[in-house]
Amino acid sequence: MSTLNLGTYAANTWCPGCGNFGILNAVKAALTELNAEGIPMENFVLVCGIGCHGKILDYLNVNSFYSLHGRAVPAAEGIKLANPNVKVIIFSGDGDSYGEGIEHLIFAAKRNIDITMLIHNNRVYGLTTGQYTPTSPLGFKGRSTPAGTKESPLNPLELMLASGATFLARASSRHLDLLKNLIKKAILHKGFSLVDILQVCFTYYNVYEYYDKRVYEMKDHNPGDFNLALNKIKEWDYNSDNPIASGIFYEKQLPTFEERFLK
Ligand SMILES: Cc1ncc(C[n+]2csc(CCOP(=O)(O)OP(=O)(O)O)c2C)c(N)n1
Ligand code: SF4
Repeated sequence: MSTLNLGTYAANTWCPGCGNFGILNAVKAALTELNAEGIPMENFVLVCGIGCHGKILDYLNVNSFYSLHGRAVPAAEGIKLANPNVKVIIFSGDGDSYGEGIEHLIFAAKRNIDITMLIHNNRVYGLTTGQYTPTSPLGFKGRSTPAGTKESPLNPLELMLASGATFLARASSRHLDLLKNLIKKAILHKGFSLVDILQVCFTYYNVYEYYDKRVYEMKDHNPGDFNLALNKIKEWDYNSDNPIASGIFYEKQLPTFEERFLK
C-alpha cells in the first residue's frame, strides 16, 4: 500500500450521489499507482475547465491550473510545450469541452499533442443547474429546454476519431477499477488521449439505473483498427437505447505535436 496522500483540506461541495466522487477516487488510485511505478508527483500538472468537474482540482494535492470555461486545452498545450517532460491531464465537462471549447479539442486531436483529457460527461451543465449540452439526448428537459431539446446529441468520440485522436476510450464512473486502468493507459499514451467518462449528475440528470442496465466492457475489440473503432463508437449514439461499450476504442502511435514543434 502506498502512503501517498493526495487529499487536501478543502471541504467537498459536490452533491451527495454525484458521479464526480467515483472519478476522484479513480484518479487518486491511478496517480498513486503511476507514482509507485516511477513517475514523480511533480511531473503531473492538472488543468480544468469551469464547472462542477473543475472542483476536482481543489481535492487533489497536485500541481494544477484553473482555466477559463472551454479554454482548458490551450492552457494545457502551453504547459506541455513549455515543459514536454510533464504529464498534463485535463479535467473537463461535456459543456466545457464538447460545447464551449470544441474547436480547441478538435485541434488538439488534429495535432496529436501529448495531453490527456478526462471528460466528466454528465450530459448536462451541472454547475449552472441543468441546461442541455451537446450530449444531452433529444427531448431532454432542463432549465434551458423546459419543453425538451429539439436537436440530436453529437457523438463526441466519433468526432474525435475523425479529428485525429490517437487514444479514445469510454468508462463509467461506477466501474472504478476499469476507470482507473483506462485513466492510467490514457496518461501513459504518447499523444492525444481522451476518456469519455459517463458521470451521472445526481441532481439534474440521474441516469444511474439506465447506465447500469446498458454499460458493458468490450472484450474482443481490436483498438488498432480504425474502421472497427468507428463501428464500435457508433454502436451507441448518446441517444439510442443500445448497449453502451466501455474500454479502449482506438489506440495508435504517431508523432506528437511537441516532437515536431520543438525539434
Ligand atoms: C464564457 C462563460 N460562459 C458561461 C459561463 C457559466 N458557466 C459556468 S459553469 C457552466 C457549465 C458547466 O457545465 P459542464 O462543463 O458540463 O460541467 P459540469 O458543471 O456539468 O461539471 C457555465 C455555462 C462561464 N463561466 N464562462
Ligand atoms: S450539480 Fe450535478 S454534477 Fe454538480 S455536484 Fe451536483 S450532482 Fe454533481
